[in-house]
Amino acid sequence: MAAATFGDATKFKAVPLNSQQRFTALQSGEIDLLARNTTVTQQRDTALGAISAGVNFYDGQGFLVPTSLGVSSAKELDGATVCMQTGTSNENTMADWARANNVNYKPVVIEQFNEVVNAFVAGRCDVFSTDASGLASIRISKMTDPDEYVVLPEIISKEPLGPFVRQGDDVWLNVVKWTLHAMLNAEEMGITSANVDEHLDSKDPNVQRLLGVTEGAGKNLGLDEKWAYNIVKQVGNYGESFERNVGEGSALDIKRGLNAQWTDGGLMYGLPIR
Ligand SMILES: N[C@@H](CCC(=O)N[C@@H](CS)C(=O)NCC(=O)O)C(=O)O
Repeated sequence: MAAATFGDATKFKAVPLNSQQRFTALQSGEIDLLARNTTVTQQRDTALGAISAGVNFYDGQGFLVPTSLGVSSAKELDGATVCMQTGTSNENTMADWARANNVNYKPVVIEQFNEVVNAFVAGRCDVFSTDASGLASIRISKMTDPDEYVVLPEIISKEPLGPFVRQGDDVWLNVVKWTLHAMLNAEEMGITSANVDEHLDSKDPNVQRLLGVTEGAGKNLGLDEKWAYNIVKQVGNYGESFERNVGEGSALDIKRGLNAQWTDGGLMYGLPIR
């Protein structure tokens, strides 16, 4: 968004917020963009004063357990104590799933992320439940020996994650939304941070419009015509960003799965820039 808006990907201020604080910070104007692992739900997109700008990661809720618990499936979790964080969608999803599957559990819900992690490590709960990407991150970055923990195979919900802005902030909503779609289109067209300059000579009208060789898309957003060029040049396309931050080349080692391009059997589908 900073590359698109200011032509400089470093021109933003990051404000760390826990799960509970994030929506009030957006509503009050403390932040203009909620860029985090936030699930798009109907309630958040309507009644909370926030509005979703799209989905940049299709996730689902899962379970992390110590191997010493001897559990290999979520169906064996009857009677378990489950750690979750306050203000997440995970609390409700867990309750819904347990009710539907006749599983009894005891929730341990804590506000600060590190305190949930500590409770889990100390054995105050048997299970940590949150988005699968969160579990991968907790296992790798928070557990002293990741091999002593396993993520169970069951995914119990749809957790479409993505950026939010304030309701009424329509011009900015478009910038955020079309930044995502520019990154998706760039990947689909094979345009990367390394080869974007070569594509400036492309004869493909879609490429010319995306990179601002043919003018219009920038003006429509109130941005410089090089908005998408700057994103790809400075940050990369969607796939490059995915691989660098969460993909198989990163510590999290997450497969593209549902987050592959629609042309590869995934759900990522850049809307046309024309
Ligand atoms: N996608 C879910 C869960 C996202 C979430 O907040 N997960 C927690 C547990 S991994 C987290 O990111 N905590 C970090 C923090 O609060 O600093 C949601 O939108 O409610």
